[in-house]
Amino acid sequence: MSGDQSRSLGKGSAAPGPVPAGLIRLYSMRFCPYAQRTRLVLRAKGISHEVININLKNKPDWYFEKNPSGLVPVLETSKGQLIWESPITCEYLDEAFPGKKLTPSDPYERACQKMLLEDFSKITPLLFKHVLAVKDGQDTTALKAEIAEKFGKLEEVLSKRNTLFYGGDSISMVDYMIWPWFERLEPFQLKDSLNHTPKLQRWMEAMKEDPAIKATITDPQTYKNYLQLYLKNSPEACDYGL
Ligand SMILES: N[C@@H](CCC(=O)N[C@@H](CS)C(=O)NCC(=O)O)C(=O)O
Repeated sequence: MSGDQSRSLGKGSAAPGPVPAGLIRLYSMRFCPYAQRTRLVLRAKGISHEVININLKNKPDWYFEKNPSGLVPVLETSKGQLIWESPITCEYLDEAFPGKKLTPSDPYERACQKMLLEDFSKITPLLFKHVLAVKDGQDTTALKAEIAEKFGKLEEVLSKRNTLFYGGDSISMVDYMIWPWFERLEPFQLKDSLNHTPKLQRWMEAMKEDPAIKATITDPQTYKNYLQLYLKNSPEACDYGL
């Protein structure tokens, strides 16, 4: 029950015991972009961890003791400490564990990454709105134009910095924070929103070479099939393909 690709625990399941010493536990869901942020940081830093997937369409009662909001991701330490909200889980991992630091040490660079993340958090609802609009057979022309305009702003950031990644010439925290939604553009039917952003396209290609990304990527067709089940509120959605 402790791999990235393990079946999810649902209502009626037994609550897992304490986290073994020397490990950190992630409560996750295989297709969740927020939990993927945490999975990316765990992998990038080589942190020993276990994963417990939660059936978000049929949540176990005990899960609300881990996070009162019932959302994933949540980290649990061997001391029983609980940490939720994806950017906070990632910052915690970067601070609490040795190895490659993903967050820049320069305060201004750190502020830039946080500002970018704040701007990006206004894009994610638009992407999901597009998924729902497509499902409902609505005309998405205006929404697509709005999304393309926002991606244009992200392109400008790369142009101004003149670097391959958002924090410089190697991957840093903000790249991992925004990646999961770019990975999903094809199943969201939004791939063409990047037609006029060559630097973002180049960033995506470079991101795909990263070992942490390679280890957590889901192929578009699998994600599409999951999404169909998720939108139907199917309790099978979270375990699609297992
Ligand atoms: N702001 C949260 C969002 C997490 C989130 O929305 N997770 C979704 C799965 S992708 C979830 O747990 N959904 C369950 C629900 O809505 O009840 C974060 O950044 O961690």
